[in-house]
Amino acid sequence: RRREPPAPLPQWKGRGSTAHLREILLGRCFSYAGLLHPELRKDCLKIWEAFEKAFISKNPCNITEEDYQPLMALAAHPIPCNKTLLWSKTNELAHQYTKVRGDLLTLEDTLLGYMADGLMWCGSPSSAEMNYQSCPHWRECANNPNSIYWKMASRIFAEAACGVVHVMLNGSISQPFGNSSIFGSVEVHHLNPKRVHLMKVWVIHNLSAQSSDSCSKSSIKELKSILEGRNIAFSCKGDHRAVQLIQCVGNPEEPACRAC
Ligand code: C8R
Repeated sequence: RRREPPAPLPQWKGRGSTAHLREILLGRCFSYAGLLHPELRKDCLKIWEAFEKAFISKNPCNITEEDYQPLMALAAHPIPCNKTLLWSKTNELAHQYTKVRGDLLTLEDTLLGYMADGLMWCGSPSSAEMNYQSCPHWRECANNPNSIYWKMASRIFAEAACGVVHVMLNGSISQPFGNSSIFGSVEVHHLNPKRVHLMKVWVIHNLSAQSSDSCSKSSIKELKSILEGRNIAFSCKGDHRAVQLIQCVGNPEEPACRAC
């Protein structure tokens, strides 16, 4: 008897799972939990299994936070007060800042963010393999493995914050505070007002477009009113010198960098 050919994998619009996902994730876990933070004593093989179980053999448009619950519990670790740096549309600069300064931590400086940064993953109900061909783009379906992961990890990161929380926003776009971004729709609403008393907002500009008074933009005022409504004080700074110096390292000839 002839064997049935395997069912074809669905074609999604997003890029497929990252090649060697298992090796990369395991390697990052061993590197973070074994080398950088050996005190955490994490079982990376168990963490990988929980990660995989969350989405393998499942419909990649139907992932829930429950699927990731075991992984999030295994990977959890404490984050010190006053160290949280959130960001929106400033991914690269925020991470350059934490690397150079070391006084603040982004989600990528925790195990969950470190392991998954820049990767893609999804499965399919008809197969026990990962789909390396394509994965749902978030516009195709919001409840995909990647989006749910970042939403959930971001929520947990925000819930754990205490003391002063910083956020780096992009002042060179029309809505530096976007209420549909993860920062605007998840993190802001999950800071615990009993533990977080102040959010310090840094609005960063492209070097070529300094000086516009971004703290008074309506988008930032919306953030201010949401925070104050939640009993979290708000402060805002249009130009942060340390951040500008980092921008200037890459563009020393910019007029804004001449006087640095
Ligand atoms: N956070 C969210 N998304 C993250 C992420 C992270 O730490 N790390 C990565 N690589 N991503 P955006 P936002 C990916 O629109 O929506 C946390 C995900 O694919 O510029 O406001 C972090 O704590 C995700 O869809 O920002 C930060 O404070 C995009 O990048 C906010 O949430 C989101 O990029 C940032 O989320």
